[in-house]
Amino acid sequence: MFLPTIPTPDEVVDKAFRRAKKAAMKVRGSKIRGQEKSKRIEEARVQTACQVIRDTYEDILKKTPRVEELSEFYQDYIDVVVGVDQLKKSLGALRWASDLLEKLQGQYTSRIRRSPPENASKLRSEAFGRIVSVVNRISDELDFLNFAKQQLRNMPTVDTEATTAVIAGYPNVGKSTLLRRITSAEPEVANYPFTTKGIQIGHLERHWKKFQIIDTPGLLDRPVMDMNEIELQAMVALENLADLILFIFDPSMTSGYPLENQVNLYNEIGQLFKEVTVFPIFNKMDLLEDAENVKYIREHINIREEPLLVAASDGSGVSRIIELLEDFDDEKKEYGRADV
Ligand SMILES: Nc1nc2c(ncn2[C@@H]2O[C@H](COP(=O)(O)OP(=O)(O)O)[C@@H](O)[C@H]2O)c(=O)[nH]1
Ligand SMILES: [Mg+2]
Repeated sequence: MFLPTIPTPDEVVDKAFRRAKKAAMKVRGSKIRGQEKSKRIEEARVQTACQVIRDTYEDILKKTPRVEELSEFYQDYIDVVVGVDQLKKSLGALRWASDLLEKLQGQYTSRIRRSPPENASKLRSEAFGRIVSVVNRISDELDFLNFAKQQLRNMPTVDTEATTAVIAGYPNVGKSTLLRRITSAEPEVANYPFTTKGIQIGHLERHWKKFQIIDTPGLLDRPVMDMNEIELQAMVALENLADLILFIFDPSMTSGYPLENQVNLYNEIGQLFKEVTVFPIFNKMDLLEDAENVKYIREHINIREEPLLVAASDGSGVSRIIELLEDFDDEKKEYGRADV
């Protein structure tokens, strides 16, 4: 998500007062004569100072996407990374400041207009004091918005329309290799909360249908039991996005993970993503020496259909994964219609 630049209280106040000074100079250079002039000058200063800050804040509010209008994935994502409530509260503070400045602007300009000329500069300085205090009041919220801007930069750009498969399985079983095989261009890398590596998003288009494959290094490649509360929350966002999960087994065990651990992870992920279909994929078939390994896994997991046997490194069997995605997409659409 893109958030606009958030100026600090000092920055916005400096800018406002600089512009106010310019506006005052303009009036000073104008043809207005007599006592009216000093009032006009102070009025212009207050008017301009308030307006500059309001415009700055309104611009931020306008450019910031409304959280409630984003897809569920992004709402969850933002919630995990910075907290949706805090974000809304901070934006609310900006709105509060802008509205209050509008009031001050109206009040003080009319007071200056109605005052005796000798009071004008005193009123102006009172107004400036209040402007500074309004802006300082929301200092923490501005800090937070800046933090949020940093955190939400390089958020993954996911296609919420495409059928989405998330890849899971222990490290070195061939997830990245497979992602590259299935999808066309170089996968995009995006930040994801609590993974240092960033997630990889690959795209595929088949018969006018769009697919998106996501690999999550550091997340869906280790026991769910080891995850902390926040990591589990990060999974909720993924769950919203995933239509299906491709779970990659390495029956050759060249990746170094015992079959029992692989089976456990498969079952844990099935538990965690209750609403999502998990498809087992057996990779590195070119290296498999012992057919018993495949048999062992099959006997220890629930499978609806024949598992796919592939070798990501030479691409054999990968077209069947793509077919599986397409079939899944058709099924999903049928379900969709049946629901209506
Ligand atoms: N022989 C063989 N090697 C594979 C296969 N798939 C992946 N690899 C290799 O296994 C290693 C780990 O693969 P990678 O895709 O990085 O695994 P990831 O950690 O699950 O993403 C790499 O050296 C790959 O070249 C396969 O089907 N056969
Ligand atoms: Mg990888």
